[in-house]
Amino acid sequence: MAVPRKTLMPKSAILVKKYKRGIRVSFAALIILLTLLFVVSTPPSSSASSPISSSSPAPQPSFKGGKMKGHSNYKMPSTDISQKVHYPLDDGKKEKAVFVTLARNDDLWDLVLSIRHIEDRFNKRYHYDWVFLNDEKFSDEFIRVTSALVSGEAKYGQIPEEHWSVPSWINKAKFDKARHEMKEKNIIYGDSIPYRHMCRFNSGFFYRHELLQEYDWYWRVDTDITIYCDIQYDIFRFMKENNKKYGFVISLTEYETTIPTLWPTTQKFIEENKQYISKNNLMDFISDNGGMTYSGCHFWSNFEVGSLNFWRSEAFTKYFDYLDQSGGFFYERWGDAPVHSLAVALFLDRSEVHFFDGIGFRHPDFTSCPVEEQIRLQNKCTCNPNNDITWIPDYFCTRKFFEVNHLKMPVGV
Ligand SMILES: Nc1nc2c(ncn2[C@@H]2O[C@H](COP(=O)(O)OP(=O)(O)OP(=O)(O)O)[C@@H](O)[C@H]2O)c(=O)[nH]1
Ligand SMILES: [Mg+2]
Repeated sequence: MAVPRKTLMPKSAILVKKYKRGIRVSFAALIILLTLLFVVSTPPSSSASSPISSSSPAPQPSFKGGKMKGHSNYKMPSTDISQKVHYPLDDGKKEKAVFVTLARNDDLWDLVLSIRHIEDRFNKRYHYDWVFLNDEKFSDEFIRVTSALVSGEAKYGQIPEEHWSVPSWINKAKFDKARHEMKEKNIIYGDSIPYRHMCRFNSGFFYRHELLQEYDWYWRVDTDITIYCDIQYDIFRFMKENNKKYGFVISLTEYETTIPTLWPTTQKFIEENKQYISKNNLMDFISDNGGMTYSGCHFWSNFEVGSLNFWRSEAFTKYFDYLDQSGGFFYERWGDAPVHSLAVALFLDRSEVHFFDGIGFRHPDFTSCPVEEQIRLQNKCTCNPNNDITWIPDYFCTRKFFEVNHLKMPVGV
């Protein structure tokens, strides 16, 4: 009789059977442990470093009353609180805004640093376009290198000759004499013709270039600037939402010898065109005696964030044409900074002008560095606060801007 074969189990299987419950519990515990480890080791997505494209909106908290909602530790510079502005919500929508740079091909290797600063500190999250303008044709190398750095669309334009040449109404002998005399007096760029074209172009022609027609807002970026801090919000949206038309970082006094007739010419324009003068203008910023003389205070235009529509306005167009006809861009050496500043001070409501803080900016030879350490740390600024010139009372004018607007200055300045 056949003996039924006993089914033999391997030892391991016997053990499994014996400890089945314990193994199940340990396995479940292991899964839970691994899940926990994964959650803990995954970094949280950082809004400051994640790119925001127009196609993938990443809602951001807004800043009101000096704090970022939902981030009780987030602070605005005290100057922004006293200027009663708020920081806009990032919803992925972009303004019709653009960076503008006037440059020569030779400026390329300085310019790359300026672009890198702007991209790293701001534009990598917003991808605004960039228009490059030149009185000559841009080289292929210039286009290749700069377009690789810009995260928006890079566009290249040549300036029309009538915007970069001596106009027919300028008396050549008088012009040559003026340049010669300014050279004798060692006035910086006193005998330079290209420098005059640059100042005249930046005053009254840059915004007329065809490549700028589709935009409402601009940020002027020169080839020799540095940005030291992270900019935590969309500056263009900020301008729009806070009803600002012109923004500056540094303000100082002009060399009187470069503009002897700028104010008298402006006074004549005002006399003939009173309708353009804003009721709530900034005359007390540009004059210490109710308009009799010009204080020389101006916004340093190597940083400008502003409304292109302001320059396109009838008031500014007429003012610029009036100045241009007088010949002062050539017979003297009028800079675009005092010209823009006088227009801003006279034609805008004072509430439309904004002092930008928390950004950290340098153009040789002056640095603006936020005075509040909390802001510098938060915005990851790399500037040395000892180099800040913003609040120096002599020669610089931001203190005066705050005084005439009855704004509170940061503690301790
Ligand atoms: N295409 C072109 N760009 C120019 C010319 N001159 C100046 N620029 C640009 O215009 C901007 C202002 O010129 P700067 O030479 O820096 O003038 P500035 O800031 O008053 O003078 P600095 O104090 O020496 O910097 C810079 O971005 C220059 O690259 C020029 O002749 N042609
Ligand atoms: Mg410069």
